[in-house]
Amino acid sequence: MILKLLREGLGRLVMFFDWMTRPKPMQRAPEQQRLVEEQLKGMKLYQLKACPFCIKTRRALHRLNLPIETRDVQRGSPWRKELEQGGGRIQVPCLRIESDGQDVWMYESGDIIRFLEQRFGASADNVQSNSQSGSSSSEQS
Ligand SMILES: N[C@@H](CCC(=O)N[C@@H](CS)C(=O)NCC(=O)O)C(=O)O
Repeated sequence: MILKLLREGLGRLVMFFDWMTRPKPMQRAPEQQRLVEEQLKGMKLYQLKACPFCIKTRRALHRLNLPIETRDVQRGSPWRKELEQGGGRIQVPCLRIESDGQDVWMYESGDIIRFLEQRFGASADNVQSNSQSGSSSSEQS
């Protein structure tokens, strides 16, 4: 109980610190941003608000200007069951990527951030076809 409260408190503190120190979002030409957002429709981030690895991942989303839908997996949430059934385990963050009618469930904040950097970062070609969207991931269902 005390441990849970401590973890929650610490998580909120990290959230506040993150909010205070957020980097500026990357800017794209309006048409390019629209194309990026089109590709993001096939991606969902399963997460918890106060999880430090999720905060790190959301920070990268903010920096890369990627408004990906987030799905909170707190106990009792239907997203929790969906994550467990689709991805195979309850661990967050997890990025679900729809690719060629298949779902790729990418775990590990470092892998998720690397994938998004390569796909949408400053040196990426932002206008890829959807069929290329999950090419660097390891887990499929
Ligand atoms: N190495 C992983 C660590 C992720 C992790 O430990 N996430 C915790 C939450 S902070 C988790 O999902 N724990 C399982 C649970 O809460 O049931 C990463 O970088 O993404």
